[in-house]
Formats: sequence, C-alpha cells, structure tokens
Amino acid sequence: MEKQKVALITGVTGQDGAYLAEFLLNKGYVVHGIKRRASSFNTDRIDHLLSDSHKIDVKFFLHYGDMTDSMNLTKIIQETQPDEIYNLAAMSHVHVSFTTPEYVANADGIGTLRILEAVRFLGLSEKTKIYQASTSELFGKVQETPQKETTPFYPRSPYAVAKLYAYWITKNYREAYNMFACNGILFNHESPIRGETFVTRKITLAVSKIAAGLQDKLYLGNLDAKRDWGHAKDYVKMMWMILQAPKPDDWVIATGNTSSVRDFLILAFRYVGIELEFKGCGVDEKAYVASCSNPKYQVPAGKEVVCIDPAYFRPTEVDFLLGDPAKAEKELGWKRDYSLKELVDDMMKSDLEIVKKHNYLKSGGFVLKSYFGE
Ligand code: NDP
Ligand code: GDR
Repeated sequence: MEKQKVALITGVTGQDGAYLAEFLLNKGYVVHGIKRRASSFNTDRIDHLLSDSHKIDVKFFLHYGDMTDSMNLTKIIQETQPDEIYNLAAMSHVHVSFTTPEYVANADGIGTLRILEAVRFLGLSEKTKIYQASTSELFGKVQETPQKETTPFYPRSPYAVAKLYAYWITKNYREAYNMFACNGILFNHESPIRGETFVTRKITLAVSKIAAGLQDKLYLGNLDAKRDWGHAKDYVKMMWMILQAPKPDDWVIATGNTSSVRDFLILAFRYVGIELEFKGCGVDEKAYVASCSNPKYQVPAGKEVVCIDPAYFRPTEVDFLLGDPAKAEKELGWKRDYSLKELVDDMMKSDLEIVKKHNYLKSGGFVLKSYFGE
C-alpha cells in the first residue's frame, strides 16, 4: 500500500491555505497547518475541514506558530517530517506593507529562509519538497509584457522587496543544496473567501450591500491599475502540480488576460443589474448608477455609488500586470476552469448570500459584526 503523504502548510488560515488544505485532504494527504495565536478565532476558512482531534483517523492538524520564530518552525518541521511544505504565510497586503516594512521583511523574507534552513538543518533536504508563494508583484514596474519566468524583476513595495529575497533564497537553496525548492510566481487570484480589504472582495461585498440598501457608497483608490485575475481554486491545484514536476523549477501561473479595477467594478455592479456611468477623472472621478434593471434592488438612477479616496493610493503603484503562463501550460498541463466573469459571478453570488443572511438576522434582532461594523 502506498504511504500517505504528509504536507505542511504555513498560512493555512488564509485564502490559499484553506483551499489548498481541502485539495490535499481530498488527495489523501495528512495535512498539518500552522496558525497564529490570535485573541479571537481565526479559523473561519478551515473550520469545515477540522474534526474532533480526539477521534481516530484524523488527517488535519493545526500547530501554533509564527514565521518570525525559527525555533518554533524547526520544531514543527521536525515533529511532522513533511514530504511537502507549502510556504504560504505572509503579511500579504501590498499597501499595508508600506506601514510595516520591517515586519514584512522579517515574516515574508527571512521567514522563508527559516523554513529552508530548518529543512536543511534537520537533514530533510532529500525528503522534503518546498513550494514558495512568490508573486507577480516581483515584476512591479513594467519591464516587459506579458511577464514570464525570464522577465526582469522591479519590485515596487516593501512586500514585493521581501518576496524578492524569498524568491532568490529559495532558488539559492535549490542550487546550493540540491533541494527540491520551487517558486510559483502566481498572479492575482481571488475567491469568495478572499480577504475583505483586497480590492476585488472589497468591491463584491460593497456592491452586495449597496444593492441591498445597507451601504451608501464605496470608496476606492486607483481604478486604472490592471491585473491578471484568476480564481484561487484553480491556482492551489498548480501549487501541488509544481511539487509533482519531474524537477524543481520556477513557474509563472496566470490567465494571460488583464483587466482594470474599473472593469472589475463594472462586472460586479452588472451582476445585480446596475450599469455605471463614470464622470470626472483622477481624485474627482465618481461613478453613478446609470440604470438598475433588477426590480429586486431599488437603487435610483443618478445615485453616486463610487468615489475616489486618495488614502487608497500607494506611494509606488504597480500599474500593469499580465502573465504569460505558456511554460506551465506546456510542461505542467496548466488549465483554468474560471474566466474573469465566472470569478466575479462566484464572488457576487457568495456575498449576496452573506448580505441576505445578515438582513435575515437583522430582521430577527441580531447583527453580524464582522461584515457590517455594527
Ligand atoms: P492571506 O493574506 O489570505 O493569508 C496569509 C496567511 O499567512 C494567513 O493564514 C495569515 O494568518 C498567515 N500569516 C501572516 N503572517 C504570519 C506570520 N508572521 N506567521 C505565521 N502566519 C502568518 O494570503 P493568500 O492566501 O491570498 O496568499 C497566500 C500566499 O501567496 C501569501 O504568501 C501571498 O503573499 C502569496 N500570493 C498571493 C496571491 C494572491 O493573489 N492571493 C498572489 C501571489 C502570491 P492570519 O490568518 O492569522 O492572518
Ligand atoms: P495587489 O491586490 O496589490 O495586486 O496584491 P489589491 O487587491 O490590494 O490591489 C489591486 C489593485 O487595486 C488598486 N485599488 C485598491 N486596492 C485595495 N486593496 N483597496 C482599494 O480600495 C483599492 N482601490 C484601488 C490597488 O492600488 C492595486 O493596483 C495582491 C495580494 O494578494 C498580494 O499578496 C499578491 O502578491 C498580489 O496580489 C499578486
């Protein structure tokens, strides 16, 4: 009988960690995840995968840990002896990284070194394969389009600079110690469980609330930035495929299409039958309801629903991302199930349900604090 594979996921409580844990459990892996201690529960995204740890045949285990603590990471790796490590933990918000640059360098940059060094130190270099969550933010300021594995990097934020270190230290350990350590250079990927402060989820949640009359307007930053957006479910599959490749390498995972924040906004509003009309430009730009064709939602034509708030502008912006996934398509058989419209539809469907649930609870005298700040 084939031995059950063991995976360790850092960042298991995040968007990708949750989808990846589910994917690996379905593949028959024993999955260990590292979560941070928090003052409130932070396992919402993985609660459905957890079972009573006292039962027999448990396949999913959580360990307290932090990317800034070498001893802790080394101990977890020693105890779990993983066949595969997926290093997904990071302070992943680009704008916030300008506010906490030193912490980001420590957690996102040196944190990756801690994982690699623990594997080497414990003598697991031959056994344990490592996936590093690299990012299209490495490309930053446009040097070439579409961006592929050979495109020069030009990071534009403390987050991207920390991830640049993580990229190179992963490659260096591969070359220096013959480790199966790979970078997945993933372009933006979103889902119904995307963090609420990333622009896509901020939009789908706000549009759902505006349509239901629970929010007046949405404040955003740069509407002209372009991103290559895919669905997180498609992307976690590729993390696994990268570690099943015949040899360790670095891979761009993208859709090969790019759209602006404005395009995403239009699609989200269109899902509830609202057409937008944009007026003004730059900080003075506003979006109005041009028409609302869905009788379920009472949003009057002419109502101002989107405004620009310069607080959301970044000191240095990444204006344009478009990935070329040809290498992964050819060598790993990378295929995606979701188009941008299908991604928007999936997120809108889920957020409308959340808003509906909230309204139902509200009518019974209850409120959901996390989403509605009440
Ligand atoms: P999330 O922000 O949703 O999740 C990040 C995870 O890292 C959370 O589980 C978080 O814990 C954990 N974490 C943060 N800091 C630490 C720390 N110091 N120690 C331990 N755990 C920590 O990110 P995603 O799931 O979207 O992304 C996963 C990875 O992929 C990240 O490294 C990100 O930078 C990278 N990436 C993401 C892309 C995307 O479009 N989603 C694209 C390319 C790369 P907690 O829940 O407690 O906050
Ligand atoms: P990004 O994602 O920076 O690409 O990083 P985000 O959704 O935060 O921003 C995308 C673009 O939208 C513009 N924008 C806004 N962004 C936010 N968050 N809030 C706003 O109100 C807003 N208005 C406009 C931004 O300026 C930007 O141009 C994500 C993260 O998941 C990283 O961890 C990952 O590495 C990259 O994707 C690939």
